[in-house]
Amino acid sequence: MKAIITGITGQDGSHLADLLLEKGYEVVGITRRTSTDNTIRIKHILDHPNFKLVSGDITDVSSIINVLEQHTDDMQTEFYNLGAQSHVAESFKQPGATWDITGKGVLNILQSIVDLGLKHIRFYQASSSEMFGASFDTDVNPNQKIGKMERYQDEDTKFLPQSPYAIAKCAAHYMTRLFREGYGLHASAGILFNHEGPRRGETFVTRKITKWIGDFKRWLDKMDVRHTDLLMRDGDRLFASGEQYSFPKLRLGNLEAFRDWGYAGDYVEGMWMMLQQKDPDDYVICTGETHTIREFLDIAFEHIGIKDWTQYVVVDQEFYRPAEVDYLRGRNKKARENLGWTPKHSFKDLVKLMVDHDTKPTKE
Ligand code: NDP
Ligand code: GDR
Repeated sequence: MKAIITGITGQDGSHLADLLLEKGYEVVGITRRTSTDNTIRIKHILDHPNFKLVSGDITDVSSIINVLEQHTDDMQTEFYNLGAQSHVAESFKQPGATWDITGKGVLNILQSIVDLGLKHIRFYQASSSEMFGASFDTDVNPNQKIGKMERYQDEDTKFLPQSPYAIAKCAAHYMTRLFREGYGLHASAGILFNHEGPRRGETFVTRKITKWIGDFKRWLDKMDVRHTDLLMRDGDRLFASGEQYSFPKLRLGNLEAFRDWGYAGDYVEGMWMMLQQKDPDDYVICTGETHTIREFLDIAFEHIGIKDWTQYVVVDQEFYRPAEVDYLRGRNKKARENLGWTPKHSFKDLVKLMVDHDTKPTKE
């Protein structure tokens, strides 16, 4: 089996490549030119005999055509489109680039597949819970006797996108459905809720928190501060002793948003499972639990022995967005029943896994 992956240098691309190589696939990863090395997440597989890195950019149709012509044959080929400008806040600052990559990039790939007559390719699109935006459905929680109404999103929830990123993802999602229904392509879209882990980019909120905790712990060790009670706290900084030994507090935006956070390694299995089905379809992949950023902070700081994290965090308007997605909690019934997929890591495990990784003296 062969798989082509865009976004190979990203969090999910690296986990998916690990999974497929383990399954004996030949993996071709598409990477665009960058001025500095961006292969840190795939360093461990660069010399794998079944792995190949090729040059391409999903905004450049001819580069995609070249890759498809050179790396597809009659062998069953799976194409995973994980490439995107994936940062929601950044999409407000670079809406045009986000549209070209995250939205139109998908059309470039799908149209090339059809034009080249490669309709035997099975295609996966990385859709997102951000597409739900301000939208949710409500239902009575069957596990609660008092019949409290609960908010959730699943495959039937309407989309009400709240960012240029989410709008581009909606366009890509509908394009995937069109090519499935219009051209008979085996094209599936995974509507994945937030998934994290040690390979998460350092500007997404979970990793930003655990990375700060790691740096803070190493600074405490260097300053030989045995107990955080010995620290002085003033304005934006923490002081070990005297002005010269200070460390900046963690600056975050909106702490009240709810997210359904899972572990990235579990979620790439869902992607693969979708492409093994006889018929293509769309699936929500999530844990079904939701937590605020405050709750993430509670567990992360408690894991290093700090009960009151408010002394270490500054809320900064800079990290607020023009429009927010307040509440995400998915329902994974379809994925559980049709794919046999279930998440393996709990929220607590995930937070601890990330803190443990980032507080290690030497990092991956
Ligand atoms: P990352 O931001 O970690 O990775 C994005 C990848 O896309 C990088 O490899 C990046 O390459 C690549 N890329 C960016 N622009 C282009 C381009 N023009 N041509 C080709 N490749 C490009 O994202 P994740 O791994 O977290 O997410 C993977 C996919 O899943 C994305 O599409 C994301 O939007 C989507 N998604 C992610 C979720 C999550 O919680 N992680 C949830 C739902 C959907 P480079 O290294 O050069 O920047
Ligand atoms: P999200 O992830 O926007 O859900 O998109 P992110 O971690 O960026 O934000 C989650 C929530 O945390 C709040 N927040 C902050 N966010 C960031 N990045 N930095 C901060 O300092 C900060 N403070 C508070 C945000 O406002 C938001 O409410 C991710 C991406 O991976 C998308 O590509 C993917 O599609 C969705 O998850 C599902």
